[in-house]
Amino acid sequence: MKIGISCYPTYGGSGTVATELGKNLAELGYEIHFISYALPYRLSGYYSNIFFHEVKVPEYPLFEYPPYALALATKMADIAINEKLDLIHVHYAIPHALSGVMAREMLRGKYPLKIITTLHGTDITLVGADPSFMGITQYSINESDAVTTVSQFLKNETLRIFQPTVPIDVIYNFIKEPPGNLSDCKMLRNRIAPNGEPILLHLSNFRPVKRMLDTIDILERVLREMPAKLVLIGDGPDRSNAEKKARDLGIENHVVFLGKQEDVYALLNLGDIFLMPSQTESFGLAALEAMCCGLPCITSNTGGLPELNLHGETGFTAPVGDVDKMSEYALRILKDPMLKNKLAENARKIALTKFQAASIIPQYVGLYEKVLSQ
Ligand code: GMT
Repeated sequence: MKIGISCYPTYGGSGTVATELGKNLAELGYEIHFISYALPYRLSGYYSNIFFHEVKVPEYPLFEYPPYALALATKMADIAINEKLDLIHVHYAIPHALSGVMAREMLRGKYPLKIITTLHGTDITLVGADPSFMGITQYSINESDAVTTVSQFLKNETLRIFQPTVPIDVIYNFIKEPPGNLSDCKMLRNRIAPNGEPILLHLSNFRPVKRMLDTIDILERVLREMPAKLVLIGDGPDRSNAEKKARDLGIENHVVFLGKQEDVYALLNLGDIFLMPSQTESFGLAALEAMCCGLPCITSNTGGLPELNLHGETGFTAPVGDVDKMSEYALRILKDPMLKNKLAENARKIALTKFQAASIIPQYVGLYEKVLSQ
């Protein structure tokens, strides 16, 4: 089977999932063609059956808004024919699903191409639900040959907001066993917490939806009772607000900003607790990565997070913005090593069973086969 994959190539969960999916499929022997405006950031190294096709949007004085969706559709159609693709799997509805549908329609009667759309989150809950994009998102969903969501929550939201006329399959995001050699991370841990302080950790793109400022509030409350450090991985719009907040609260020496990082597994292993206080989160891939590294999670109880972070089993969940409750849970975990070990063990076990790549990837393959046989 020859599979095209289109996604956002820069930092972000949907691009990460798309890229990891492509790598896993390639390992199974499928030929994978990534189609995007840049090389997906997790696609480093050489793979004999993975190809990348860059989409270029020509500049023209009339184009105040470069028509990327059109250039992408054109590229998809070209690649489909030239590389004899069976299907293109698009990630994040806007604009990828529409471009895919346009490519398929351009080829109608000349070449059979199927479009699989995976919805990831804000393409439904925020951007897609905006009146400017609602109609086109609904159209792209209904015109796809198959549609998946990354959680039951996102499926419910898609049904509620768009009343699609096509079935929607839930296929959860997935994880693989992280690499074993983590000695460098021990050195970094000693630098960050030289006196053995416990480390709270957060990883995101620091957009307001992530509510990363809450992590500073949580740390401040924890520090009232015990020493601790907060490690923040990533970058984005809320970074300077977070730096200012830490300074205003006088706890800036307890907060370490690591910026954007590639080797997240090594860094996740630094932490004792993972914090994800998001406003909304269709799944929470970073929390799954943390669970896989054996970190108990404290997350908000919103969106798909409770499908992943089981309250009292793999960590704790609390209402959005309830930093008192979240810090109470953090203290409970940090003060009770037996509880911490139990949560850590469960987190890792659930990550590596329910969300194991080996059980999720065949669900995508099964869907591809079903679509191609129709
Ligand atoms: O929807 C977004 O905010 C963007 C998207 C991304 O590209 O980072 O994130 C979503 O997709 C991830 C991968 O499926 C999920 O783990 C995230 O929960 C989801 N983000 C939100 O729902 C806010």
